[in-house]
Amino acid sequence: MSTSALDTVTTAINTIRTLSMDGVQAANSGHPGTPMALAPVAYQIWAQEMDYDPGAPLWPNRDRYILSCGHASMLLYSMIHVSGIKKAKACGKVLDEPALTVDDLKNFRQYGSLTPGHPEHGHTTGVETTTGPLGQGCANSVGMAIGQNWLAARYNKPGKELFDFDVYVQCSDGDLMEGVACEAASLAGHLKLSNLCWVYDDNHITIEGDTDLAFSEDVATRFEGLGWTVYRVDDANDLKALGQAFSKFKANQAGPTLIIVRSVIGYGAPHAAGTSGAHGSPLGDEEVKLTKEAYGWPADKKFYVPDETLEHFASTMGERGAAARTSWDKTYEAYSAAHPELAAELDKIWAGELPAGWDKDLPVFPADPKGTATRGSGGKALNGVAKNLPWMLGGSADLAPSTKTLIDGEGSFGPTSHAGRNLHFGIREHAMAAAGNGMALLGLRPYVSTFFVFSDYLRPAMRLSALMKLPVTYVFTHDSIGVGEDGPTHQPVEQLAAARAIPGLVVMRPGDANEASRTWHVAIAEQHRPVAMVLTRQNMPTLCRDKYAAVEGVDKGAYVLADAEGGNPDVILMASGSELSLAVEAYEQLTADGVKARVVSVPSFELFEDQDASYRESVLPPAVTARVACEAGVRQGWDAYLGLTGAFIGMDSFGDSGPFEDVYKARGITAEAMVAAAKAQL
Ligand SMILES: Cc1ncc(C[n+]2csc(CCOP(=O)(O)OP(=O)(O)O)c2C)c(N)n1
Ligand SMILES: [Mg+2]
Repeated sequence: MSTSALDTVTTAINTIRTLSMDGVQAANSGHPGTPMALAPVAYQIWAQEMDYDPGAPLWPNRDRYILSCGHASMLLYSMIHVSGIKKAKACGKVLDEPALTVDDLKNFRQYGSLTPGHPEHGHTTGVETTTGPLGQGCANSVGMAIGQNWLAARYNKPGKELFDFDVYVQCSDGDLMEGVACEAASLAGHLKLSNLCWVYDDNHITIEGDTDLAFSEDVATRFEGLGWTVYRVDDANDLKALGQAFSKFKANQAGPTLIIVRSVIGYGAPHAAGTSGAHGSPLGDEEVKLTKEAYGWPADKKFYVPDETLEHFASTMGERGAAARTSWDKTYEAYSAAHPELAAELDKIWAGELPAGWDKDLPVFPADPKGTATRGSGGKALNGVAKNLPWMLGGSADLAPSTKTLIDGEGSFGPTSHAGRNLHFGIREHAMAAAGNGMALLGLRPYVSTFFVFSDYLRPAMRLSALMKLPVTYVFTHDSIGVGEDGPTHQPVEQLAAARAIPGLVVMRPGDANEASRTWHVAIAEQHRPVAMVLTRQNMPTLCRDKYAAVEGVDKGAYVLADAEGGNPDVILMASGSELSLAVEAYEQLTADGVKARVVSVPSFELFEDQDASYRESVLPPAVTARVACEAGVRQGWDAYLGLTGAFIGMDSFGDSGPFEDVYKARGITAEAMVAAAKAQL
């Protein structure tokens, strides 16, 4: 059968299928089976359902599409190509060239290509979020759906509805087995996010084999229990049934929608079904040929894209999307005239800029020997920012009274009100962080919060914040053994080292109230890196900044807080967080004893590493090898600053239960220990 005998839609779908097969084959690695089976579903969403203008891939009200099963990346790349999405630069400029050419598809999985093994946001236009770790895309979508509802509640005006986009997700068995997707689904159901649609590829297979091995629950009943409306489509090739299900989704205002689509993973030519290792590996050249023949496709052509397919996408998705976007542009023009202040806010959100004066209410704290906990001063700083940064919103995993992260005077974002800026994520740390990523992908400035020890529960999403360069602010309180009575389960020990190990994550542990305020300054000023701030539950002195150095030193990650007379110390004391005041105490003692000491406050390794060598050497002169560092965590990471001979005072095992003063003493984390170590260094 020649291609001309096939109808246009089938040709379009087979184009997607064969591009995916050819891409995986050329790379000789990847998963072709899922893109082959899901091509009709992706076709239906892109060609028939989404409002997305391929010529304006950054249009703020575009429907969002997430391929949560990122291992099927060739499906997404094929869609980006056939739909004619234009390439956008990081600055927001859209070029008159395709986001992905056929050559890019041919380079699937190659070094430096635009078509890496798993979709990477910021690398390939049209990729709304980075996926690959199963479940994350699903959870990101909940953040996007929250963000859309919040934007709509704040900015839409009667007759001038700027935000009504939908969020579509294609997900797999693996996605729905993952805890993070279930947490996120539970949250989405509770919040009644009716703009959210997950399309589940119920193909009964994962890598080890049939889902009978490990996944026998009734997914539909589970999701109904979570507050979702569930529809079923019995055959992934049944476009009519798919279309009907999507129509029902669009009409459904009650909450999120799950469409369970039964599919059979592609195994190559039907006669060879089950004989190739198609699940996680390429088909092989012979199998590819046979499969193309079975589709009625020119068997010898590779990466073949009929004009008919391009024209079909242009006349469906292209025309519909352009019309929607043009009409939105007109609405926005009228909106800008009627509500110039709000429009100015939106322009800043989309440009990733901050409003003028966003930092003018950051608090300054007077010196106070008794001091406060940095969770408290941090909470005041959060509120100082929130006052002047309207699109900062966030919340905690059920710990706001402890993490001090509520925005004063603002309502809650809940099932019946989507205007509030205080989010209640429930005890779902992982989904919280992944939702933070989704919100940041819309240009909002989210913060998320929990106890530092539970950062382990959300680490995979925090890693993706860093990988995607998203400005999500992590507020971690209860930073150390300073938690005291809650004991070793609640006392982070290795979490600082673990957080610092994530490339591109700025970890900050401020040493007094003013450093905490400045930490918020850094966190919000950072546009392309997440910041994790680590704050105390226990009080610590607020240092006198007339006596000691100015707090802006925080921006450089490490700075000389107090120095030996003449600036030539014989020993350097370094500390972060609650141990900073111990270092100051030790310094005063050493000075009284005639020892020339320097205190270096080290709120952030990463910011210090950003500085040039001359600054770093001015803070830590290489000639001064007598060094002591104190931090109530493990030593790992400090050796870079301690050198081969420096002393470390901190933790080398889990903590203990008891009043924090007793735990500190028992662990030898004291000013006296620092004094003794400093003298021993000399
Ligand atoms: C968090 C996580 N764990 C494991 C993997 C490795 N992995 C890739 S695909 C896959 C399972 C594939 O099964 P399914 O999700 O049903 O997708 P299908 O093969 O049906 O497309 C696994 C375990 C991963 N990508 N992410
Ligand atoms: Mg599967």
